[in-house]
Amino acid sequence: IERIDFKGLPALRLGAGNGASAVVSLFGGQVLSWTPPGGQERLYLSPAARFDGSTPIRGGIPVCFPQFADLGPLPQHGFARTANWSVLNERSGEGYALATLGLRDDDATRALWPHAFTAELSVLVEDARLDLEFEVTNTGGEGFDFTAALHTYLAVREVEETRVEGLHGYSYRDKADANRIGRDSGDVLLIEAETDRVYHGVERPLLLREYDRSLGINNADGFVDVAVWNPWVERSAAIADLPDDAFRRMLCIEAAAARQPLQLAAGKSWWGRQTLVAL
Ligand code: TA6
Repeated sequence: IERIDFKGLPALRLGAGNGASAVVSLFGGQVLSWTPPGGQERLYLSPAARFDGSTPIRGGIPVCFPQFADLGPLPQHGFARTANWSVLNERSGEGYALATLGLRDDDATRALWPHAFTAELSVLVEDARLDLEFEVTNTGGEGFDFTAALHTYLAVREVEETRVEGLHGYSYRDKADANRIGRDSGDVLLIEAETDRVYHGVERPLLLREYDRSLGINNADGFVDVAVWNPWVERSAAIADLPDDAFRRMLCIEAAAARQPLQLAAGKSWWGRQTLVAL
């Protein structure tokens, strides 16, 4: 595990051998790159992303905490993605590398959200697997509520030729359609228009299939919901730090706890996990 400078920001590079590696930025506690053995990048990082600390980094795996999207009074997706995290632990061995980053409340977070907490993000690269574990502890004297997500931007070769399997039968709230509740009937989700959904209570592992490669996505622990986002033509053009054709190359499949806020009593912890496996 090396400390590197990634476009001017301090970051860790986790190398696990055979070309398997990840880059994690301390700004945002954000994974910016992941390559399984063979060295093919599997996360989308916008070529127009800004790294000056003034805005969240567009791409990789932003941590949304303590609020997902606009589901509350905080800035969109909370403050964790624009906070400076510290390195709590790093370890590597035969075929793996593991780093844990931490964030705790300070004057700036308490001004937005009056609670004492610690958050930890553990990032493990091992063979063809990227495993992210996000843990929140209430270190204060009273309970609090939060929503959260790992807002994973997956790199795809051509979004219209990408199939997402495993979401059939689950209901979802569709932000691209006035928050209507829908349900997929077909076996496969195809992305052919703006897509901005939160699927509820997803228990199955998902499969992202492309013509020459696939990715297994497992959110089984802690994160009960799955958000699927693609900005499509107009929103890509409207978002300053995304190129106009970005929607073709990315698909967000996010491990989320969004439908129901999580309630954390004083002294308690919660954790959730997302595991990606390159197939
Ligand atoms: O997870 C989907 C979402 O909440 C969308 O509604 C979309 O706005 C996206 O996240 C990106 O949000 P951002 O604040 O990073 O532009």
